[in-house]
Amino acid sequence: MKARSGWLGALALLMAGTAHADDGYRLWLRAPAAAPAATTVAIRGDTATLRLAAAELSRVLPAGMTVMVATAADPGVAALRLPFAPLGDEGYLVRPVTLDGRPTLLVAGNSDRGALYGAFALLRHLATGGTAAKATLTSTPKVKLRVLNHWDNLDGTVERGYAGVSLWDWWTLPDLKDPRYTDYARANASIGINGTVLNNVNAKADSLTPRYIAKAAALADVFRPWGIKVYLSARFSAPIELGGLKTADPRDPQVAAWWKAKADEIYRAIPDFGGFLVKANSEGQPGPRDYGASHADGANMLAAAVKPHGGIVLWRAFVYAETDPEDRAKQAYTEFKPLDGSFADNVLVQVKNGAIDFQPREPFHPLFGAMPKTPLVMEFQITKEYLGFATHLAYLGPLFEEVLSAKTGRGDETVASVVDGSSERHRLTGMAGVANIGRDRDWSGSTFNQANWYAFGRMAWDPTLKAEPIAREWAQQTFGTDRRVVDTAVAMMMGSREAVVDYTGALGLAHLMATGHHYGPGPWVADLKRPEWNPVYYHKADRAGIGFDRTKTGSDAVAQYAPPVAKRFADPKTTPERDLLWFHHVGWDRKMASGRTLWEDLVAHYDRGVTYVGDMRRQWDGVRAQVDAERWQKTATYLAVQEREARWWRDASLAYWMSVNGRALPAGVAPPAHDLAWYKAQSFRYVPGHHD
Ligand code: GCV
Repeated sequence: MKARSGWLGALALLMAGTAHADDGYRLWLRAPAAAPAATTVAIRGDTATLRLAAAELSRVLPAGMTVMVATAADPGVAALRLPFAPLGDEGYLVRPVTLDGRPTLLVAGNSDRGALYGAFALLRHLATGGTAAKATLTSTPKVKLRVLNHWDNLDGTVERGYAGVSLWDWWTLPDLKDPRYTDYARANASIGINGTVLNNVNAKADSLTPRYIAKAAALADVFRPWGIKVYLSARFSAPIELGGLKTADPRDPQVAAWWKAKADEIYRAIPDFGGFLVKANSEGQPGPRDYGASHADGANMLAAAVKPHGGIVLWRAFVYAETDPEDRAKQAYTEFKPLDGSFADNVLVQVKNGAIDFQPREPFHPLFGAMPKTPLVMEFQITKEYLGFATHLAYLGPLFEEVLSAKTGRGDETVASVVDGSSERHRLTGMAGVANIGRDRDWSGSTFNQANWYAFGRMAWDPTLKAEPIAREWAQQTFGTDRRVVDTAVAMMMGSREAVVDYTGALGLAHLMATGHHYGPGPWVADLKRPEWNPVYYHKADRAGIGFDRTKTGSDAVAQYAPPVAKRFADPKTTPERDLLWFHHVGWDRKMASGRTLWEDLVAHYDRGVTYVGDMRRQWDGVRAQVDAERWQKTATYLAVQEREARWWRDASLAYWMSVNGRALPAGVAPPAHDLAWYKAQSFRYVPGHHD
């Protein structure tokens, strides 16, 4: 990077990454929060949020510039007659204006939160090569609730968390407000996240006790100036466990009264409490179905409790039951579709991106587009339960984009237009991301995992944004603007998720992982007590073929999609090959677009995945001198782990498929390093993110 003078030079140094060791703590915000102010930024109006916005800018903007942070309500700003109306509650504009006769860079919104987002947009603009003086930026979030879901337990463990223990030190809260809580809020605000669910959806009732409400309130106080609301996962049976009631039946007036009193109590401590997230009647969690009541009965009862305070309920559709013999991929739709129109107006139904469970690839969930009268929240998993935990480099931007840009089959409707409400003009809209944040120094377990947190925030702000430019802006902010580093990082990232698909099971295969902890391959697993917990349930491989028949001759899950999509998925010839085995059971000799047989193609995918990881290692080696040693080394080490594990996935899977189909590997393909018995014998304890 060429030496530059003045403030630009200073900023370049801050961002260059070569100057000093770097542990990743600063994420994509390279200007340290505590850096001295370079310039004075004026504020019109005095709120904590406006002051934070001004402080962010003062550390980075060139000395001598006149900068003003304000809201549209300020008379001087109002007199400029700028287009504030389309900005709504949280949008921003940044532009050069003349204020009080002086050329001024104005950073403003209708609210102070809008101005804060404008400040961060300006920082992003600078860090990605823009200049300050003539900056003209404007944006309004397309989605209202942009919420992280922490699966954090009160004992400090994190379900499916691979970045250390929980960021929340529940024990020392509310007394100790760790400065990391502020840094967490700042990072989230910088990408537009405006809500956080503090505790695991597999919830303990204790989080609703006065002691834990006080702890949540302390966090809410820290987060508030950054525009972030706190939510809690609610255990549906809490009226029994905490209230001593005999039932949690949502139709029981005593139960409703208990929740109302509980909500009142929470709002006394947290006046801007966001509301409840609920996992009910799924994987052992209690819920309204235990009493013969519906999910709408349960959600509406809770919604009534928070409604007087402006709260909302996020009710999860991730529901399947061991008593239900129906294809697991169909169960959420079967349960929720008939309830469309029966939810209260402050309930949103939160739907995972696919119908099974955050697999490396799933077709979009058929509920998107099927419940027009209900706001549907997209739930993505940022933590990579099925994509190599923290150690594998898998950029999820392409996964998010693939799902959001999918057409539902209702006219031009896309999943994004369902989620952002434009399809049905919903007032409430939301996107949720299962957080990958822990107490590791680099927050997410690796530098590249930070990109998934970042991409989630950016796409929650605007679900039509594309993965590639997001990767590029993230890399520029994270590693500096050195073209070679940025191009290398982006190139590695963009194919990385597909590589995971390839080495874990391509062509629509899913749920092939080992039991419980989900670490590593286990396509042979067939002995778990619930059929849909077994990988063999999903791949149905036998000597003749492989895949789950979800057409009319099978479970007919395709019929849950709107007719044009259902028609396409019903026929193996029109089903995209990447989803083939999700919808069809086909012969091993089926001819594929490549000209190879299905078996040969599957083998080629495994090899392609392993090769991609090897290529990433070489690409990363090539920028060793341009990246600070600490982040470079950790990434290089993890890429080596990933290559070893990708090979393990490939070899174990091929050994198993060969044992089922009795076929040889195509000529020239390397055999698995061990026999199948060896892979089956691998066992792991103490795997992160998993608790018995
Ligand atoms: C919070 C999967 C995960 C569980 C998770 C569940 C859910 O089954 O393996 O750990 O539980 O999804 O989303 O509720």
